[in-house]
Amino acid sequence: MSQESDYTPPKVWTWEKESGGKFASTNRPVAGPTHDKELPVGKHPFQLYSLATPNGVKAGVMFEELLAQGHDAEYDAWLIDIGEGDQFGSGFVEVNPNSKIPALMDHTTTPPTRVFESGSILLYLAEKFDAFLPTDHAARTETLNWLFWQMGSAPFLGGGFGHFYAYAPQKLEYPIDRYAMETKRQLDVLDRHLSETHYLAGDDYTIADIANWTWYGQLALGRLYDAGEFLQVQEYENVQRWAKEIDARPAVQRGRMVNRTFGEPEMQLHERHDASDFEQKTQDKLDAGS
Ligand SMILES: N[C@@H](CCC(=O)N[C@@H](CS)C(=O)NCC(=O)O)C(=O)O
Repeated sequence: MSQESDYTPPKVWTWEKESGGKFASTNRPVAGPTHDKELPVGKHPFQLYSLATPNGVKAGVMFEELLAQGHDAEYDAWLIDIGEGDQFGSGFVEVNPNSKIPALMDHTTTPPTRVFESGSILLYLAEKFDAFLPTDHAARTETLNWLFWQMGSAPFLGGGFGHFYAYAPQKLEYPIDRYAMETKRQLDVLDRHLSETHYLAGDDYTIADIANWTWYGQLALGRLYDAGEFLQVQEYENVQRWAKEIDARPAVQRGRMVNRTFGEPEMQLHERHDASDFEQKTQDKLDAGS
């Protein structure tokens, strides 16, 4: 392994603003807002502030699944451009002091309720609508097992593997090797489990599937970091079966488009304020009309 390095950590770490890498211009070692900016509020009971990263897609899919089941879960989805530092606006920080998407305000309660952390958003909505979370104690526990497993595991995939494979300014063998190994181990955890069960918590599709699909399902489908071949994702046959089945759900197709600003223009819906937006306001349609 070629790991020559002339770096020796100093006694005290100091912030090197020009560290490079895709998110170097917005990353900081402190929390809190950088500027005053109120968040917009639309007409619907739920206000989602997000971007179509895997964590953001969880919220879009959940809302679309709830609406598809007939729940009163209409929502406005506002774009938070994390590359531009929107997550550090004062209004956003009031909803999520951690400055990460997705963040949600529920205006059906008095006062409105803030919800941050994508797993907390899924659980909050599942409990509120009694949907996608089994009531049977064993199945509910298994759902929460896999929901929390995802929340704890995916930072090694995204912040570890994805960061060093796709975003870091240099390709470094040690971290790529370390996190590729862990990502493949996690895929194998899922693959073995899905050889015994249809969905993650049993026979029913739950918030555990939504949470895991946006990361591991999309990785298996070759949509994350252009790393499908590198990680040989097609070898995980049970994950493939599960990922494709969930991908075919109409609500998942719509949820993937919400707050999406990259990829094919027909899949990009920068903001979602009405069900008809999926037909009328995708970026290809807006570009054709302008
Ligand atoms: N554990 C959080 C993670 C959220 C997260 O990392 N969001 C990223 C996009 S996927 C973000 O907002 N990054 C902006 C930043 O780090 O400044 C969750 O699941 O909601």
